[in-house]
Amino acid sequence: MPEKPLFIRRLEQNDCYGSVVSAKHLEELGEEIRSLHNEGLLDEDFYREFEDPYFTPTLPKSLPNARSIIVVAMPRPILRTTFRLEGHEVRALVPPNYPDTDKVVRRARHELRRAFKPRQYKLFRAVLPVKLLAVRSGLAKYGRNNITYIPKYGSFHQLTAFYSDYQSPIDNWQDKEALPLCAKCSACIKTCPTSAIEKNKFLIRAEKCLTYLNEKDVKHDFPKWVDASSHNSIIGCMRCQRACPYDKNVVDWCEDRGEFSEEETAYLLRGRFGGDKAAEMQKKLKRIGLDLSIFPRNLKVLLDKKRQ
Ligand code: B12
Ligand code: SF4
Ligand code: SF4
Repeated sequence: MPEKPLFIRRLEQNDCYGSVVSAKHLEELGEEIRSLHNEGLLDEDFYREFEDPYFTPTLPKSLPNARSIIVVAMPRPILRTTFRLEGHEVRALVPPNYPDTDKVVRRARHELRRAFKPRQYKLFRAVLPVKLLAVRSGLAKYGRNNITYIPKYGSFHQLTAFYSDYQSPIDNWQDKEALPLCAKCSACIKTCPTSAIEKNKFLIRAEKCLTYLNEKDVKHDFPKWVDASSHNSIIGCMRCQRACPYDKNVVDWCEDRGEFSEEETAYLLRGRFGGDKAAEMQKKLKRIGLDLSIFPRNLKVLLDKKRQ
């Protein structure tokens, strides 16, 4: 295994994890996903929603001669927020990756700049299929749940990619690898509430994933086949990560943030948002990685479940 470049070792000293591949692999990244679509393995609606720019990446006009693509994984905890209703406190989870996303990207850039010092390289945010990049660059491995895992922090990380004029002495491009335990384990398959993870196919049925359904705005109600007991987070879903042995050391890593009074909870449950009150609430929700578009639907199903 080639020695890691100095900037990667410096990142690690600051609890950030990174890898680098040559920019010549850009087309392969998009092509791999597009070929899944061409083989009929990706649901049409799902593919249409995400196709551009994730799956048809191009180098930025301001850096047409980029030398490398750098991917950074920043460890992230779950957030727990509190809603108050009828004298009860109801705690709801916000999975890692929803709150502070822009802040995390800024920190990734900052840490890279620090790690490259005294050299200065250009860093342009790259909108790419970052899980595939992380695995192809050797930074992470795929779980059967199609989420990526890094040592120490498991799946609790946010991935960000950058195009750079940095010329890496090594190109880490490699075959995709799954976590070793996936060969014998099926905990995520068993716990998935919507059967999005299938036994005989590695690629998940993304269009069935609860996250796909509850990230949509409230114009889209949950399909009838979604069992009411499936809901476990105010957005997204933590079931397959919570069940995974590779997350056992981080699964309780949780930060409490945000409280909603009886009046605010009732407001969120009423729907029909507008005016100053909505703007104020939007600001409050943003601090925990949410927005009004998923209310009242997502809160209602969580509270209904707690009442059962
Ligand atoms: C579209 C999308 C979704 C969709 C589809 C998810 C999916 N699996 O594709 C929906 C809305 C469902 C979703 C859900 C979630 N997402 Co999302 N999502 C994305 C997005 C925008 C693109 C992902 C993508 O490229 N999908 C396309 C499919 C084809 O890619 P894939 O899953 O990597 O497929 C590969 C594997 O199947 C593998 N494979 C296939 N066969 C085989 C065989 C073997 C042996 C091996 C080893 C591999 C292998 O190869 C395929 C690629 O060729 C990224 C952001 C980004 N810029 O990349 C975030 C991103 C992937 N999401 C993220 C997160 C956190 C989630 C959730 C966990 C959120 C939550 N807690 O609720 C869930 C997890 C659902 C799941 N089990 O995958 C994080 C992932 C971080 C991590 N640790 O992995 C990302 C990277 C956002 C970020 N910046 O951090 N997401
Ligand atoms: S729960 Fe088991 S099968 Fe699923 S990703 Fe984790 S180790 Fe792999
Ligand atoms: S996030 Fe939830 S619904 Fe999606 S694959 Fe994992 S367990 Fe299944």
